[in-house]
Amino acid sequence: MNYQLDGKRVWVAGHRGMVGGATARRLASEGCEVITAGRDVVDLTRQSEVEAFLKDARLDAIVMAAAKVGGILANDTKPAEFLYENLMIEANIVAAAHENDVDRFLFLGSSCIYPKFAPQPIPEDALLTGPLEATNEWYAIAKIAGIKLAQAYRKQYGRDYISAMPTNLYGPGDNFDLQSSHVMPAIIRKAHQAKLNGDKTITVWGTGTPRREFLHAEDCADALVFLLKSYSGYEHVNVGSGEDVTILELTQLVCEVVGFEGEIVHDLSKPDGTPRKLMSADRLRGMGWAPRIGLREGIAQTYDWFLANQERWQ
Ligand code: GFB
Repeated sequence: MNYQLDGKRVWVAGHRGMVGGATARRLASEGCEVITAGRDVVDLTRQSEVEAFLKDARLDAIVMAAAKVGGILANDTKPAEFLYENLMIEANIVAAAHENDVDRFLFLGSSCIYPKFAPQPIPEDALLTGPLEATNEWYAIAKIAGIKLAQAYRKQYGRDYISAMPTNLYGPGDNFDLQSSHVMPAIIRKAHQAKLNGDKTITVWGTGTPRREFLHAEDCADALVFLLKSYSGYEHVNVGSGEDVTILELTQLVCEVVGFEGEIVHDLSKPDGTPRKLMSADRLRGMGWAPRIGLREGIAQTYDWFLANQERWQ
């Protein structure tokens, strides 16, 4: 597969999000015309608005980075929003892409699609082999439906629609709201605040023992462009760093980078979530792609971005 992006019209759905933003920036060096549209232009949960937008947009390809996303607590407490909004967004876009003859569609899922107790590192074919993790089953079901939509349009209509499954992502443009964020921005913000306050402790949710794999959003964007150009197939592809750490190890590393030297304490009223979700990186590595940004370097860069943008969360 060698899909030429040069001269193509490529819509990044969700360009205001962390991954969508990084993907739009990464695509800018590919010679294609990057199309973006905010919620004021098209509400992706509204079928008629999506249909009208795609009818006029004359697209060649779509990167589907638009989604209702959040960390463990948001997923656990807003199941209806996570299931409904994600189902609507992806169904509206896939159907309208087919209707308007869009050649390429890249769907973004999540590593939480895999069973709670999947073998580690998790191979792509572990999908639908066991029960999901309860804190995020709603989001996971919506993302599994998205993979199946891409496969169904390939099977029934011969559409070249593909799916990528990114691991836990972080980087500039992340959400640092402590109630709805993922762990990385939460810990960066908490460590920074504790340092400023001169606090003796920082509180992390759960036991600190769950293991998570982290990938910088810019590495993810690079992998997505790589797949858009070079992958065509029915099966989804994992996008990860191939390495994981415990939440405690992550917290220690963030504290080092931020310069907070106090003690780490645990809020055991908060959930741990799945014990481990390290994805197998073999398929993507086998195609010739590898990440470039190490965890410490990525955290430092993200902390710098937070320092420059922190008024957004005050
Ligand atoms: O990143 P996170 O919210 O999501 O949490 P998941 C990862 C781990 O970090 C959990 C712990 O064990 C949390 O309990 N943690 C510790 C914290 N302190 C904090 C904190 O201050 N904030 C947060 N948020 N976590 C999400 C899914 O799961 O991952 C989504 O819910 C999606 O559906 C996403 O798949 C990538 O990795 O547990």
